[in-house]
Amino acid sequence: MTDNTSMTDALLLEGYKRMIKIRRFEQLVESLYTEGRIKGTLHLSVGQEAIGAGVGLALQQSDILLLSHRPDHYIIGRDIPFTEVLTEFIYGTGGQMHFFSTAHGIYGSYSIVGSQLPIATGIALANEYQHTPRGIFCTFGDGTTTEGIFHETMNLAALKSVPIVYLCENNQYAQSTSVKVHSANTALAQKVSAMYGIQSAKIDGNDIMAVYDAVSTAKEYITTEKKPYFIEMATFRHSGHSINDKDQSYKSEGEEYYWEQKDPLKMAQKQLQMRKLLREDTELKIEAEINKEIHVALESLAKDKEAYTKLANSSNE
Ligand SMILES: Cc1ncc(C[n+]2csc(CCOP(=O)(O)OP(=O)(O)O)c2C)c(N)n1
Repeated sequence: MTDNTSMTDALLLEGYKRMIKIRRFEQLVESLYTEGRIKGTLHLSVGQEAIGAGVGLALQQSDILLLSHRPDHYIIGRDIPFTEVLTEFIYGTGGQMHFFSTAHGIYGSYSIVGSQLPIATGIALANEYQHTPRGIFCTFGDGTTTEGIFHETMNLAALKSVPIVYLCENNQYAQSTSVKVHSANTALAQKVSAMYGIQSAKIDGNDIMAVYDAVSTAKEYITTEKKPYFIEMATFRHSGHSINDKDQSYKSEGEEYYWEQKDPLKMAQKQLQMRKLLREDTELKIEAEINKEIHVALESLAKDKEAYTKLANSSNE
């Protein structure tokens, strides 16, 4: 772990705060799900917080993100208020896997694996024709790189020189299938460069500095070169594939231990300590702020519940 990043002290502290926020948000949605308040299923991002926070900080307001079925770390990493997100998760018609917030530059999360790739690439192509100066970023997991739609999209993006950043989260598994089992060549970034001539980078996705720097470099590249860029971010999800994947027996104790040592929050704490930025009350202050946001969100959701109950009753009369 080195510190030759372009992240300032203020950004690193903000990044740490957002990472804690993501983890607390995931704990909150898990408990709301257990209480029966969130329907369907959930895909949580515990362990992948450095990616959500690093991307959120590297993007500008006008940049656009298209997300996979595992979107929470990017949504909270972009600092969208808990109230707005939970209102959609609980009362919305889309929920977690169809989350939209055009006001915050989220052009959807997508439940069909890989379906966000051609849509994001189309938006980036349209942007280019219309000379719209905004970056398009598309996220997906390692398993998605084995889908036909992934290869059709890479081919088109390279062929038409589409300025877009592909953010591949290699969290080692597609559901319960290891990347070593589902991919003939596990060097995902190298493979994309070799096959399609797309510029790529492989980074430590648990290191917020590495994520922030790589995404900033990629944004610069697509803006100046007008070509696609692919980033493979190595990480690990501590949570199950979905909320119902409790035992996770497909993971070995050894790999869980390895990634536990590389937990993104622990890594960020070390980085803050190296810069002497971590004070005794830093975490207390962050936690207090997050608890306040949770309180506001739960109060607002209770009011929404009254409104929804009234509406449901009146439509049944
Ligand atoms: C086209 C399609 N095939 C299969 C599924 C079922 N499915 C949902 S998530 C998932 C695994 C995706 O793995 P990856 O791309 O690595 O993302 P991760 O879950 O690790 O974030 C699968 C197979 C689906 N939703 N859509």
